[in-house]
Amino acid sequence: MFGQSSRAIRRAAVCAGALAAAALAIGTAAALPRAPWSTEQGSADRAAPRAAAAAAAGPRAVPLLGRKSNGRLYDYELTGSGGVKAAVDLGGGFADATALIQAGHSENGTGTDLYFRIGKTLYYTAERGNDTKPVGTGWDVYNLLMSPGNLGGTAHDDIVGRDAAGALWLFQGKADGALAARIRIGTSGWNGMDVLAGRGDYTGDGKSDLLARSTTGTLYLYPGTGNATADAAFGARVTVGTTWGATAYKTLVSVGDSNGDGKADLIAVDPAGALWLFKGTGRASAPFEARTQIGTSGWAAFTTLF
Ligand SMILES: [Ca+2]
Ligand SMILES: [Ca+2]
Repeated sequence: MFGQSSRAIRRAAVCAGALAAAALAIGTAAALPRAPWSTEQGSADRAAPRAAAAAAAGPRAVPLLGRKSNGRLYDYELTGSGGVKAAVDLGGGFADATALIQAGHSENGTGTDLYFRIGKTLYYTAERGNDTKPVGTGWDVYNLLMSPGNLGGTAHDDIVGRDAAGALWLFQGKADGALAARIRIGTSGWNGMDVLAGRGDYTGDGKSDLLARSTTGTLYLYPGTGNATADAAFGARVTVGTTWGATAYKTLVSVGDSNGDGKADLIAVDPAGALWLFKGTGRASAPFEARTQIGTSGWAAFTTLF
């Protein structure tokens, strides 16, 4: 199943603890709700899926995570056939996070780990670990942060950030959640984009790519070169389509290969709150099939999907 994520997740206690620690670190300690379950609950249930995911050679898929305006996080595990399962409430306390990023470093790269920004500081917490830690400060210079999965070609997921001048930067992840020194992967113009998405290969060459939606509604595919060197991470962009704007889709997000066919896919939320899957074709010239509805309503309530 190409590493499909199908296990239940019990990281809420870890995350809530992380936010408590973060709040203390910046001197704004607040009462944070406790998660209703143990981080150890059901760990045996996850052993087999973990092993299978670690052994899988194909593209990775991750759960869809969402935050609502009340600060609660929800986890939607994948069905493996393109859809998502019922929500698991991961707990609250995330209202103050100004960025939420999912990346996989722990559990041999199959863990669903979390980066989050509070104030100027970026924090990292492993799914099951007690190693919540500040990754660095000064992260307020980025007005958009996301993970494209493993863009740089190292063994771990990376983070992409956009600065106020419109340049794009790549931070390659390490096994312990630390990030390598940033590499510029876009010189200018990225301020014209309102969504960055993508997690995996959309062109069929095995190298991870990036998707970007312009504020005028055009979706672009930036084919990854696999070269994590300055201004050489992408080939010439391809126009996917011109009808992807905010009136059609509130946001776009990718969890990798949702349906297990080896090709990375894209998920979209329309303004009415329905959820749509665009199955990847693996062809740059026409990277997506016609959309398939995978959620009927309620998805517009998320302030962040990641
Ligand atoms: Ca590619
Ligand atoms: Ca797919």
